[in-house]
Amino acid sequence: MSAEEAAALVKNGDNVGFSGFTHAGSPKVLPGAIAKIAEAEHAIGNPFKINVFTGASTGDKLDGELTRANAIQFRAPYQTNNDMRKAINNGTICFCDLHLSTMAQDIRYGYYGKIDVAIIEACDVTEDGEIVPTCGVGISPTVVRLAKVVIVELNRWNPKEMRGMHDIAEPLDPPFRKEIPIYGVKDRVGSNCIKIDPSKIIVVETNVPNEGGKFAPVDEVTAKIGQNVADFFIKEMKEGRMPKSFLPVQSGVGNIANAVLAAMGDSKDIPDFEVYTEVIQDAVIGLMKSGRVKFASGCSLTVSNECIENIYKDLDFFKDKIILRPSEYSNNPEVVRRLGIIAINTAIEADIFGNINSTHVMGTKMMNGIGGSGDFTRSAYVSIFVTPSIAKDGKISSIVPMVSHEDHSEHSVKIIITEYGVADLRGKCPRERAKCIIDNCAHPDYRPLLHEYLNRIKEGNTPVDLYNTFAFHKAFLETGDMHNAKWIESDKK
Ligand code: 0RQ
Repeated sequence: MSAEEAAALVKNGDNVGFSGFTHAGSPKVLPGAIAKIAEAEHAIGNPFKINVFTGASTGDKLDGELTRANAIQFRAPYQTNNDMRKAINNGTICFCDLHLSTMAQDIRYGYYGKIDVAIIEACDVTEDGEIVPTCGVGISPTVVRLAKVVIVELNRWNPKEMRGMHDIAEPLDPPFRKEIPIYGVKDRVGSNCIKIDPSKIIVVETNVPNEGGKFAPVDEVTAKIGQNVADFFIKEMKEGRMPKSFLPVQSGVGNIANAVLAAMGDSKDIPDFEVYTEVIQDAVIGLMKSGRVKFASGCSLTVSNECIENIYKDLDFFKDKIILRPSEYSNNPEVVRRLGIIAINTAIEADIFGNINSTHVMGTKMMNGIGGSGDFTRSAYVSIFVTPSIAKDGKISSIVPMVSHEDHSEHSVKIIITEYGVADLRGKCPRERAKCIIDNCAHPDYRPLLHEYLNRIKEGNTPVDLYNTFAFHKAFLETGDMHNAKWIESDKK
């Protein structure tokens, strides 16, 4: 079918499950065709909005085009698109921020109703219903099985020789769920394609490049954070808390995560390592080429176009070093706990007790979503959060008295690292944690204010001054600078 004919199968109010995880593997033509239908319907006064379910964020051709056409009612579980972010924050799109490992099972459990249509990017599809995904798997096995109609975007830009890179499986639901037999990063538990009844497949042929952007060059601050992470690992190995053979690494998305991995690769004192993560970024591919990363299991190849083109040119080299799994497996807490994953994720802000805000600016504005950070953090061997100590030219301190939104609690967070140093929170009570975070991680300009806050409360296990928990945020909202934080005194004498 043409994209226009296939898009006409999607109706107002439909639950639509899309392939992909980040821009990698997300459909690139059907969403635009649906957006055009929505615009035409709106022009004649008819409602047209769909509910969008994916593995994670997608590319602009999906989240961007549908948002700009005002064609999305509901969105889960994660996004990174500028226009969508605005629509979420002005209330136009209802956004449900979820742990990525739970998206597929929540759909199976029936929390969102039935999936009407699945739209899947593939590098190959066969007469007997075998679909081979491209660079990202996400929730594809589940939505493809449950949907009444499956539209396959057969994107010829991706070589069908990718077959063999994926490990496709779907667990049974409770009370029949069994253990996931992944005992090492390289273990496979499924098949190399998604297999369904061919009678519900519609194929739309395309040839559209990936939407992979570039990573920012490593700057002084991100380089220092990366170095601090590498130094922390070296110390851990020396002091016997980390096996000499090292453990598999998960790292989040973005420039900081990319820089951290690059610094780990550069360190001669860190042995060659494996990666068990959700997004495999450029740095991992570079380290694979140099032999520092031996194997990578993930849900997607979220790399620049230059990088993916090099992978495609050299598929024989990469195919036995990379596995792409559904998000339910790449991010599975059971596997994370068993393998002893080192989890490294980025915080928007951390408080002096170790609680982390990964999602909301000033407590209200959604940035991206929790993504997989919670899947890994809670079950990790050691959970690390990295962040620059300040944002917005120093007007914002990333270390605050109390986070304005909480995604990861002090009970799950073991280590915080900024460009100034490492706060090791293991075995420390809240007062000790607070001193440790202020003295090692906060920007020196903010340390006196944070100590003042801490010293206001003499009693209790966790010294929280409820009158002033958000004094930093209030100062920013009122004066544009957290340095102007002022304390309110209690009337109680
Ligand atoms: O703003 O874009 O206007 O310059 O936040 O910050 O420092 O460039 O860092 O790109 O790595 O993103 C947490 C958002 C960090 C990301 C977050 C502003 C800052 C800048 C971006 P500008 P940086 P990154 C894998 C795991 C949650 C999900 C997750 C994220 C912008 O890493 O979404 O980890 N993580 N998932 O200026 C106000 C603060 C701020 C702030 C930073 N305290 N207040 N603004 N910024 N700190 C993902 C998947 O699961 C697929």
